[in-house]
Amino acid sequence: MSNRKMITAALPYANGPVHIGHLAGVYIPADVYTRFQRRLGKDVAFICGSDEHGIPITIRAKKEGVMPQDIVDKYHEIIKKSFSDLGISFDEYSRTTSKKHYETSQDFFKTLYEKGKFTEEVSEQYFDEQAGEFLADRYIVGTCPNCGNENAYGDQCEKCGTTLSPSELINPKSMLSGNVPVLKATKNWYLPLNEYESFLNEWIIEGHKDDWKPNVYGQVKSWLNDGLKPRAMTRDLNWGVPVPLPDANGKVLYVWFDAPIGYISFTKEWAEKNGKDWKDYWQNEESDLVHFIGKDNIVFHCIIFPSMMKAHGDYIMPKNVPAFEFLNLENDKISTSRNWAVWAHEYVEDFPGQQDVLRYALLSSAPETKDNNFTWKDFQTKNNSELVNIFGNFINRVAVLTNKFFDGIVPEGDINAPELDQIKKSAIEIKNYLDNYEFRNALTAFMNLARFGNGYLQNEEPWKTFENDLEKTKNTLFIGAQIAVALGNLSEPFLPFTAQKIYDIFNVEQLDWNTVERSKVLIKAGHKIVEKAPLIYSKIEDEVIEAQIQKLEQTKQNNKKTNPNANSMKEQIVFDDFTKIDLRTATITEAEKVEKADKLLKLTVDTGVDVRTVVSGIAESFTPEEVIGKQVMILLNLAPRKIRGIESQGMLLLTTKPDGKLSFVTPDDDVENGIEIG
Ligand code: B3M
Ligand code: ZN
Repeated sequence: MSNRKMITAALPYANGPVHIGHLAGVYIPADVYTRFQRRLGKDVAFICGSDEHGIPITIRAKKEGVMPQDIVDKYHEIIKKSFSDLGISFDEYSRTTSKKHYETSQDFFKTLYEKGKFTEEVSEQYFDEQAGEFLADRYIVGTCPNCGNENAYGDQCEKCGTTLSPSELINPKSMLSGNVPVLKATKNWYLPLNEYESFLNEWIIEGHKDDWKPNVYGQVKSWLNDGLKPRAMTRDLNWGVPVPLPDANGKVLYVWFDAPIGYISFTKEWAEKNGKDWKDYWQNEESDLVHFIGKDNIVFHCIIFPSMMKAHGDYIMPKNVPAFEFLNLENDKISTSRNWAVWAHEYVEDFPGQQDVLRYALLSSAPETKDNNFTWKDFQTKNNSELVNIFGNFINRVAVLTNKFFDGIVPEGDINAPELDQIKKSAIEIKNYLDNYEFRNALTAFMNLARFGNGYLQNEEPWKTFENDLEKTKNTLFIGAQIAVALGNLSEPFLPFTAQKIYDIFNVEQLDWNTVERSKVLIKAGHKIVEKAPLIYSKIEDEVIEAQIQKLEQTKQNNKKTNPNANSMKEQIVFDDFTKIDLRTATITEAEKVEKADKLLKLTVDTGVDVRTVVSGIAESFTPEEVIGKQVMILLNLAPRKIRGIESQGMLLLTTKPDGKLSFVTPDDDVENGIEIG
């Protein structure tokens, strides 16, 4: 087995904070694996960073009415801090807007270009003439051909869930200007993935049948069975890494071209700072490349990125791509837009000093082979019944009794006691599971050692034997101390904060994994431990859990209130835009039908500023008599326009009732005319 490990974790999009789904399905398992490899003495690089390009970023920026750079600056910091707070021990956490990444991804592209690995294809893409931009599928809205939703996107209708292409939309409109987009020819560079099929078949389908996870292997196989097509590696967008070719004006690298190269760029950044050679990790068969990802990223890491690396020629292929399924929250799909999530940064705030409890809870329900579920009740039980009652209780009793009976000095005991064999057994068991990416089993094996220790103390009852059998008591606490220090050492990949606490309590240094596995004595007789040992875990009360459940309940209520039929929000405006709008209270003083127009009424409106004429399409909802005297709200400074030969000066605010009839938006109480609204 190789001595070098190049470990990556999927680059999170910097368009929002990370939640427990991300943590359970990528970052915590990746961190456990990495910490374990370090303890085996491997030469490890654990690399990640923010994915700062792509449509998710620009969409978020549009929504918040800011520039993409503002979005990525904000979320990069939040994400980075969450990871560090939770003990995710990246060697490098960088970002794809870094200079090194621009260079690296452009060089990579140029190499492929110069080697003739791309094909050039001209295709017709929607273009917004007013904005002067090609439109990503997400930037085109129109009517869904399937359900009639008028706000379907060019890639998907969010109401009925149908996958769409922009050409299928009825009445497509650009989200940038609201105009009808036109089709325009554009040239892009494609990687002919079909040419890599036989390589992929041989490498994965034949070569990794037995060692890759079935979910990953199965997905790759089905992609290959369906046959691969050339895929564009450049895009007509204005946010991304510029394509480094003279005739690529305004085009950028496809985000799934540049993002995985981020792993390489960030390794370079790390290597430079640490006197290493990045090529040892990426271009040397001695290195094991392992990608930790979620299941939605399988095709990119098993097909597209390997094909890119193959085309380049200098890179090694991943040894494994352990992809996880998804984690649900309280039996419902985690969703950023519905705010149905436990956010990492909020957890850290709500549960200070309890990072390991989350790590433990998420590892024990890691969605390894199928989707899994997180509930707050379960979280509480795991803490109170497992961490506090078993693991914490054992460590605490060993420390307290050693102080009470032996002044904090580890007593003499039988170094050949059969109980000590359990340590070795557990260390090997955990190792075998982690080598196989079986994190839940590894965690269970670890907890079984804590259970064993706790049961041992319970049986030996040193608090009783102290009265009449000092030798036995010494032996019990000697063995107890060995198991406690072993637990500290074996917990470190899973629960690094706890491990440190145990080292401090027993006044020991961390050992490497093989030492724990081989030596029976991990803490010698005569060693002084700390006098007042703090508790490593504390009980989580019902109120604390109730508060979290309430928080989710509130989210549910908020979501319920939102109308599923409501159109999605229009593009955000800034306050200055709003102040341009002159809304006033007014009263309708006269009303009559407009000849030969069933829908229109001609109204005379006293606006407080003047008396003016407004033509309004309300005749099917009101008779003229009904509206005379009504107090209404008017958009006063709307440019006049002629309707059926009558100049209409302004617009009245109306809404639609469930029966389709219109109703006026009116002030709650009688107010004077001409009062500004805002
Ligand atoms: N940014 C996608 C995701 O969060 C993504 C991964 C990139 S890994 C190179 O699904
Ligand atoms: Zn639809």
